[in-house]
Amino acid sequence: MAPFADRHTFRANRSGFRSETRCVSTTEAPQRPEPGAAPRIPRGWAALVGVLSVAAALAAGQLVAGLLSPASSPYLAVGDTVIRFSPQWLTEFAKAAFGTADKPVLLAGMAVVIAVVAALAGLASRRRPGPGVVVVAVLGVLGFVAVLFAPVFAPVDVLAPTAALVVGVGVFRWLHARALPSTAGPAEASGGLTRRALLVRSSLAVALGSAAAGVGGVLLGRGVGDSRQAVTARLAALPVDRAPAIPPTAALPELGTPTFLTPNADFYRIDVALRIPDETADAWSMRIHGMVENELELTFDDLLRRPLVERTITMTCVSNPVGGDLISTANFVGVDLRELLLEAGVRPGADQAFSTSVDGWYTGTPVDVLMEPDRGALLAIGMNGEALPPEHGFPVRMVVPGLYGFVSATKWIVDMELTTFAAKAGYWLERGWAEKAPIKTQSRIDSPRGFASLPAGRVTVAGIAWSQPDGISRVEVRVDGGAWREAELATEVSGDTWRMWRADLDLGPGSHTVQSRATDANGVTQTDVPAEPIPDGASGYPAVLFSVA
Ligand SMILES: Nc1nc2c(c(=O)[nH]1)N[C@H]1C(S)=C(S)[C@@H](COP(=O)(O)O)O[C@H]1N2
Ligand SMILES: [Mo]
Repeated sequence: MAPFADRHTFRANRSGFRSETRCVSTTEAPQRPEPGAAPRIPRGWAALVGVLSVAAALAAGQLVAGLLSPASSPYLAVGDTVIRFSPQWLTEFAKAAFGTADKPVLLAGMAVVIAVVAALAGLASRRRPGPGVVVVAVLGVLGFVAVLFAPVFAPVDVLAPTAALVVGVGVFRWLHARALPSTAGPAEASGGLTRRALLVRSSLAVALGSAAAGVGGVLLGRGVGDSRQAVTARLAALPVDRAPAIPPTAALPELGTPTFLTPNADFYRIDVALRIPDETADAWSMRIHGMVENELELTFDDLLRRPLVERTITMTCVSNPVGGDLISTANFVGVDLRELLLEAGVRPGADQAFSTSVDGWYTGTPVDVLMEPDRGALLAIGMNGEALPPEHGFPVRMVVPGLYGFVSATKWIVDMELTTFAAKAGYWLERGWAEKAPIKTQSRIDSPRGFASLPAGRVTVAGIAWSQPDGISRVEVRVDGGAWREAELATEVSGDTWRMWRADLDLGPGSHTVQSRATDANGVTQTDVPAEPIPDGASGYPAVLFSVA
């Protein structure tokens, strides 16, 4: 279920590094070179060649990003990377000094630095294009790496930085050839233009083309961002039935567990979308139809007019291996899905709610689960205090506590048909995964890490356990296959969320294996029978091997 979750390895494109001997004999230089000396580009022109080619590269990246995936803009990705790796004092200083203008200031500062580097690249290439091409290519690779390692990455995202790299190197060589004075030949280039006029025209063309592409890319990519901001602002202004505050005692991050709520940027992401859909909230609508008494057609405003509720829910992916990290928790805000289905009037016999996303993905959710009064299934529009992030389903997604995501958590949802499991099959059901997929009771050991070498003395084991929607009543640990002993549970938030735990162990020197097992609220303990994720979720006890000095 995680075909695109893996990082793709990246091999640098070396083609731009080769320097070629160029034929310049048919045209003449803007300035006549000194007899006998190798031709050189005048300083001003050399710097301009560098600046224009990097501008063209950034504009090309912006345009392709705007067309395909706004998050893949190499310029913005580099900016994000700078922010992510800035020391705290610097970001605090920037916020204090510039307030909400801190990002525009950063981007402008980046532009200045890049322009200086680009000018130097040009100046380093007054004779041969080689050095400048290398610098431009290095800038391109930096953009590429920033996009590749951004918190959100889809395969299509490589196209924008690739376009930037290719255009940057290409334009540099092209302008360089036009700027380089020739040693001999007529003063007129073909078409009756002087060489200087040709250079001026080429430069102007690059400048104007870059401006158009850059502005076009920004405008194209902006719709979703603006729409998200508007939704975030409206959610803040509307009354929402808030989830209870998370008590600080519910998580043990100081012992190595995750924070209780997962920041949106760290929330696990799984989908088959090559390109993140960019539907705006205004354009969104969804039909609830099929085996219903009253077909519903909902707009985003319709959702905002309904009672909004916030629920803290731990989502889990069926592909999560034992010990894996495809599990995260958020405060989701949305409309109660059961209420909508009651209004639509599901006809008897309809056992499947078949949902489809705007990118064509589809899945089926059991109607009886959605209709459970205490289930709390949501048509969600908010996540951790903001609109859904684009990669987590903006503008609207489903979230159903207790079911793995592949049978319940349709992102970018636009359609729900009430039907039967006999009539239609979901995307992953067609590929060998299960039809019904309640989340299995599981536990995970977060500390110690595998193969850790710990000092002598007391060892604290800590982790998480989950059994949505019932909750966890007990976690036990054992060392080296010995007796199970009870771990201490952190404060429970609800059955729909993970629960953290810890256990202090006194261990002798040497290597040890610790295992854990969780018991749900009904007294049922997780199975020790190992199973692969396919078809309905991994099982078995997690184990961590470590050594004590
Ligand atoms: N449109 C769409 N929705 C989808 C998927 C998808 O591939 N496409 N994947 C599902 C799976 S398998 C999971 S586990 C959850 C993950 O949601 P998240 O990426 O917000 O964590 O989304 C579900 N919804
Ligand atoms: Mo999943």
